[in-house]
Amino acid sequence: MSAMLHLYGAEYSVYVRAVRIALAEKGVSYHQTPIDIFNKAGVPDSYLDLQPFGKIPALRHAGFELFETTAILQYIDEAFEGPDLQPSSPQARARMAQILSILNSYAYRTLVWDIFVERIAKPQEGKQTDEAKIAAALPAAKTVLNALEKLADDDGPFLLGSQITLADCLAAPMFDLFLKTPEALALVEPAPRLGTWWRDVSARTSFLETLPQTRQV
Ligand SMILES: N[C@@H](CCC(=O)N[C@@H](CS)C(=O)NCC(=O)O)C(=O)O
Repeated sequence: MSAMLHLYGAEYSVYVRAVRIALAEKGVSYHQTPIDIFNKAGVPDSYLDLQPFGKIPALRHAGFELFETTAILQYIDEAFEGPDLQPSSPQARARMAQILSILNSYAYRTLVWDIFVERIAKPQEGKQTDEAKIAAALPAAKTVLNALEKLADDDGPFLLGSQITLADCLAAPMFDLFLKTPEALALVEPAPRLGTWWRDVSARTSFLETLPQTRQV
């Protein structure tokens, strides 16, 4: 498809970055409009027409509008030429969907908001860390890491094995933030597959060229 893809969302967002990583892996060029949902003035009304829940990202492509990151990732993989970011076997596809669901349902809130934001982002903004929130999140973080370690393909280096997939695109920006916290060290140490995965995925061009230049959430 030759129409220009328009991506809406600020570069600091882990979900926007997941989409940008997928676009980089596919080699798709796009135009990004940096919608800042944490702006004091609130989410622009015009953006709520595109994403009624006020979250980022959203996209427009050839008259087609879409929100929800997993749907966007699948669309990018299927609508454009370039390397496949989804496996072909039913079991590997189900595994990828399972990991995406774990990331959305359990990892994002725990690793990013309860641990990274409390430990790193809030003090940077002169705000007080809620230690109780971090302490309460640690068992959930351990469950997330144990589950991903168990599900990650033995043969690596990616979560589904030798092929980079949408699961890596979404996991990488979440782990980039979580791994900045001292709490992550003890949890990642007993997870060698995730250690290998992180070393490889964080060295990729798609990861490096999407590093946010400003604050991260
Ligand atoms: N279910 C949404 C979640 C996206 C999401 O939570 N994005 C964050 C930024 S990383 C956001 O917009 N947060 C604003 C808020 O929660 O008010 C998706 O899959 O796209």
